Amino acid sequence: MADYFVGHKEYFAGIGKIKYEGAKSDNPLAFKYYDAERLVGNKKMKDHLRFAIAYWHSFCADGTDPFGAATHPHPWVTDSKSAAEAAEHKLDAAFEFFTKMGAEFYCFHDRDVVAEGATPAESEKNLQAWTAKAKERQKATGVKLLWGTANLFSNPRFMNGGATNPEFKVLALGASQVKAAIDATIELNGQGYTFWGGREGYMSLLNTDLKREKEHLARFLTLARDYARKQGFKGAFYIEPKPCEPTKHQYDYDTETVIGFLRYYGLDKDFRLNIEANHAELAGHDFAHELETAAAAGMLGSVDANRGDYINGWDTDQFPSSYYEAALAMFAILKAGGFTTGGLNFDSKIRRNSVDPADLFEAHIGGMDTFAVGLVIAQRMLDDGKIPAFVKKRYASFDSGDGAKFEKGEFDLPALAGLVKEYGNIGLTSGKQEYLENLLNSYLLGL
Ligand code: XUL
Ligand code: CO
Repeated sequence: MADYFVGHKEYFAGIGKIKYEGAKSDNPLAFKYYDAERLVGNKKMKDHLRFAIAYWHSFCADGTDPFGAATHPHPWVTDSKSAAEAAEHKLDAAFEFFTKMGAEFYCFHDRDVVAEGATPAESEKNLQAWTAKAKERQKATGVKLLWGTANLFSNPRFMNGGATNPEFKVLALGASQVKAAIDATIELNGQGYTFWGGREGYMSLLNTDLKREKEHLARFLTLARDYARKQGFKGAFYIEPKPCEPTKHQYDYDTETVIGFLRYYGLDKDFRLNIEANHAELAGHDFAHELETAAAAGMLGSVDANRGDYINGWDTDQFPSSYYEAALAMFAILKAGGFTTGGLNFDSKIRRNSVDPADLFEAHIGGMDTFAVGLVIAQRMLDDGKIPAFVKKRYASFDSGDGAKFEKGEFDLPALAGLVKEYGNIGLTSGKQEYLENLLNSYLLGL
């Protein structure tokens, strides 16, 4: 991977390419566990994990929150004389960061990368100009686009949603933005295209025709799919579930809800899930639950890697730091066969009071190390095999005899009910949860 900043202004001067130094290193700007080339199972760490950096959090978010102004304004914005100049400088800063981190992928929203124009046509032109420049940087560095998306939630026009807006003109405006973002994604050879319906939901049922809005959403997604396929897009479409925030209720509430929706509207062949850890928590689920649910439907696509704070229940988008959760997540991902088009996108932001230039690096180093540890533990769980064997044995009564006949649909209800006459006392079989939890802890410590 080439060093991008050569020949450009270096925005993160004084910080070089982040290297793997091993667990004993006390260099905060080195990987302790993420060793890109290390083989885990049959693949290199980097090919398992497919790390992506989120343009919005890393190069747009500046510490602003509802209570106060920016705490870490970005030089690529403050040193620029125009919006166009800022967009180009931001692109330089982004590719410098991607290459210094050794991340192979990035993700963006249309509105992260370049300012919105005065008209939809001008916005599209701005995005096309940025796309040409991003394409050059991708070629120069080898960094790839994991997925693109359109922001149908920041502009006040989308206060009532995009695809589910009660006003048709706003829906059409959203479509023009999605079309342009799909074009940019295809041009950049993106491996996926994501829909996160931030405002596709409602604030009050008193002013909402829920049935109609959901139908509009399905039609909107269908049109986007059909257009992208017609343009030759071979990648995956992702829906990113989230239960609420900013709306009171979002239609893509959680993975199970999205699977039902996609199947009902015949979108399940093209769409998969992009699971975000913090969104899972908001929906009252574990991160691993959402991953396993998507995998069970054959629809696990990609991951937005972050975490919330168990105490407050907001979408705090903190960098992942729990080995335990990362191990369970990677276990679910490995069992599902690993990523194909997807990857681990750090939809995570540094805290408002993280104002040192090194903080953005240390945050990503921690996140990447966390998932590297999670991967090694998950592989250990698979290789040792006790947990998968336990689960298999737990369902062994369905592998042969009447259990197998039941799975094949060979009984009607009276025939099934009639079987119990011969059973006598069935007895109790332990679920062995505590044993399994102890086993998991032993893998975590590597004993
Ligand atoms: C918001 C969120 C988004 C999506 C992309 O909670 O996760 O950043 O990932 O629109
Ligand atoms: Co996200």
